Amino acid sequence: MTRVSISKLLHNDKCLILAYDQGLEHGPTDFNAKNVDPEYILNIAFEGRYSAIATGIGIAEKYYEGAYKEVPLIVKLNGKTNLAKINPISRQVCSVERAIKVGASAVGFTIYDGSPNEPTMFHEFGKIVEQAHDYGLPVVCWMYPRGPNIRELDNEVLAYSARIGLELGADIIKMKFNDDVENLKWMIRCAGRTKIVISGGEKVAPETFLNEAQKVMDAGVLGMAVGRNVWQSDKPFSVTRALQAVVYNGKSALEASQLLK
Ligand code: FBP
Repeated sequence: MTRVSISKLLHNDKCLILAYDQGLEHGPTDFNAKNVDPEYILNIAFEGRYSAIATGIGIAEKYYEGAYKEVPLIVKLNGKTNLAKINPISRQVCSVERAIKVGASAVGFTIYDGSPNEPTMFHEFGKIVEQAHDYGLPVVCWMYPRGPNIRELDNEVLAYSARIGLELGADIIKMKFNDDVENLKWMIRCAGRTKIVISGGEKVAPETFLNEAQKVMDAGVLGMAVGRNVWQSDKPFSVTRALQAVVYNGKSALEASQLLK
């Protein structure tokens, strides 16, 4: 069997995904009058030359058109709100075929490993990998350990999660960084030929964010998948340029910070 290629999602062999599924995952509380509009985000992705945009099917079907189609699309196939206070679970809400119809270059799926609902998500994910790979589409997995007995940022938990991504057939896994560079290197080893991109998280000062970007890129990850640190900024294109200097061009955070002005 030929291996599915992730090359469509790369720029300079690195990956920089603009994430915009927070409206479902967190609700509009993350938004202001500008970034509540999906067109505003698609324009950042397009003008900012992101190597991919990740969003849900509803936004993809209604807004992914015209020049925006030049940005490779990752359609999230599952999702949940934070309204239901239940054990972590995210079920499939969109098929691989529906994602393909809208022009997806890859599909995405969240797994909360360690949750009592882990078996359901593993089962759905297995089917999705099989279907997506049959169509030649890579699968990006948001690998988020979570549940009543899980310490989400423990070194061992993160390394285990990275390995799960490989074992279940993900092509790219999107993971959180706990600021331990040596452990991140171990996670990369555990993930083998499955590549890691690091999540952005809540908005912080851009210089802080660039430092984190430099740390994770130096450790050897494939790239980053960021949302709020870009589109909650007053200067999303300056942050984008600086971030790309680190992710695409291997610049230091200090050099890149010159581009913030
Ligand atoms: P941010 O860069 O805004 O943190 O987005 C990354 C992301 O993974 C989103 O794709 C997703 O909506 C969100 O974080 C989920 O985060 P959590 O489940 O930890 O609240």
